[in-house]
Amino acid sequence: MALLLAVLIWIVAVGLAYPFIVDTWPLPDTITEHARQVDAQYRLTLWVTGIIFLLAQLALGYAVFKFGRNRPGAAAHVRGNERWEILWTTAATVLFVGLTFMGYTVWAEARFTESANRAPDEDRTIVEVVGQQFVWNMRYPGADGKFGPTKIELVDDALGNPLGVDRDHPDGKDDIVVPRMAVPVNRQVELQLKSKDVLHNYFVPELRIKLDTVPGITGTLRFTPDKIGTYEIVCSELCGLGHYKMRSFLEVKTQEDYDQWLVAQAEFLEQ
Ligand SMILES: [Cu+2]
Repeated sequence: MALLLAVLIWIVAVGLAYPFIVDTWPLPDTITEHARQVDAQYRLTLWVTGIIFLLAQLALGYAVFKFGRNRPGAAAHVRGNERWEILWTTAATVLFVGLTFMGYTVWAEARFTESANRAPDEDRTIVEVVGQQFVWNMRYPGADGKFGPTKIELVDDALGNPLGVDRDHPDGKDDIVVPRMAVPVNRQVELQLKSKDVLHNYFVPELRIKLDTVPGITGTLRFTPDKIGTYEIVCSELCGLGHYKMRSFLEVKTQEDYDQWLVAQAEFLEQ
């Protein structure tokens, strides 16, 4: 009976680890160097914890097998072993704090704009991303490179001004507001994330980063895409009945295609 239970524990443990070992459900493609760092960190954590998990289950099965049989006489009272307890508590602390600090650097890189990794203003593509129930609107500053002011009384979805951009202001005249996002390849993109109503979350799985859009707060995300293609943007925060269809697309284009796209959007808006 004890052997049966031990074998069952081992089968369950290996069965749980198996899909991770053979990568049954691979992650989506990565389109930034940062995303690859996130994956490397994720894999390292998974390997370390996975090996410990398997060793622990192996030991558990062994203990069940060795000590789990009925024996005559009273059970011996065991008080534990302080030296071993100190050893594995310290080892676990060092391991988990270490992994946390390693992961923290990767995590912080995409979020803190004042870091050494921030590209100079003229080398960045800045896009304002505004979430609302249940669409995404992206604003580009236009030829002048400046976002115009927005006014709440100018917000009018039906008239094509969902963000309330002041079109009479010189900075706001050429602002481009579109439901899809395009960015040039191999250049840093800075997103300024906002919300018009409730919490939403900007998530592109291929970027391996996501951030809530919070009413009244501007969140920042930076990334440098290095693969041309079209990737899905999803809202990753349950924001209401239409949450499931709140999606858009991120198009990574060559600089040339991106410039053309921007011109085309500006012309479309002028009509
Ligand atoms: Cu949403």
